[in-house]
Amino acid sequence: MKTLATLAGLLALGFAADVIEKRSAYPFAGVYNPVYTVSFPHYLNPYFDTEESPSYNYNSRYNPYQVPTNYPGQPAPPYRPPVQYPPVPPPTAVAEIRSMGDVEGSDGVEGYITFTQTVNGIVLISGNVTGLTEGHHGFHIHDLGDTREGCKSMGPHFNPGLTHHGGPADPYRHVGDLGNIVAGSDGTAHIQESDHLITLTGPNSIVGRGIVVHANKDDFGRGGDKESLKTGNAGGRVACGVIGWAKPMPPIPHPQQKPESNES
Ligand SMILES: [Cu+2]
Ligand SMILES: [Zn+2]
Repeated sequence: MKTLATLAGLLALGFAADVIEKRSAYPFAGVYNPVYTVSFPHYLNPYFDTEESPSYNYNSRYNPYQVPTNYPGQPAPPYRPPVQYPPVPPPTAVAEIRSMGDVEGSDGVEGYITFTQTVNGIVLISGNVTGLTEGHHGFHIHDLGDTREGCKSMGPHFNPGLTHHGGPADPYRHVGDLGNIVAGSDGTAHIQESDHLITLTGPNSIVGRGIVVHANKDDFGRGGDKESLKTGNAGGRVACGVIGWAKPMPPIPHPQQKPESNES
């Protein structure tokens, strides 16, 4: 019995070896030829690009998107740190505001206003205007960057949406409606605000247009008359300036970002 079993085992071994030999020696069949093993899409192949895959070296060598690996018998490739680009300054525009003699007694009004486009689409508006009378002054982007006939030649409020006049927080407003600036008793208005509608590029771009400081307070279209829905009854144009591209400035930190402290 034992002899029979041993004989059967030997027979089976011989048979298996025979089959393996025949298979590996078989010249054409794709499934047994390592070169043609992958006959379905590579993403269905669990051995794709592993060391068990015959296509491993091929893919590693010729696929530029592949992470470099160390080939058998070769040292590991050097570590390549990720490319770090320097911070890009945000687009910034600037307007030099001057009195153009439109309103009597406004000769001393002057200042600079900068507009900085942030990543979330908000434009930061900052600057100072000096020489104003105390109180509120309408503050708008006007259609044109033209001062040939003083601030008058800057045209109406910048209004690409063809709506009526409003305040900066109103759902319907001119794109140029930036509200009021407030001058203190020293005649200086410190401007540090933001707007979600004006941009420095695209159809709402204010670059090349005019910025105007008015004599009176803007009523945001709530004055109850026709002129209120057109200009906010802001009165004469005390000072104005043409908005142009500014020299790139360092990025302005996000207001919510806490500054790093050196204390520990
Ligand atoms: Cu205006
Ligand atoms: Zn307006």
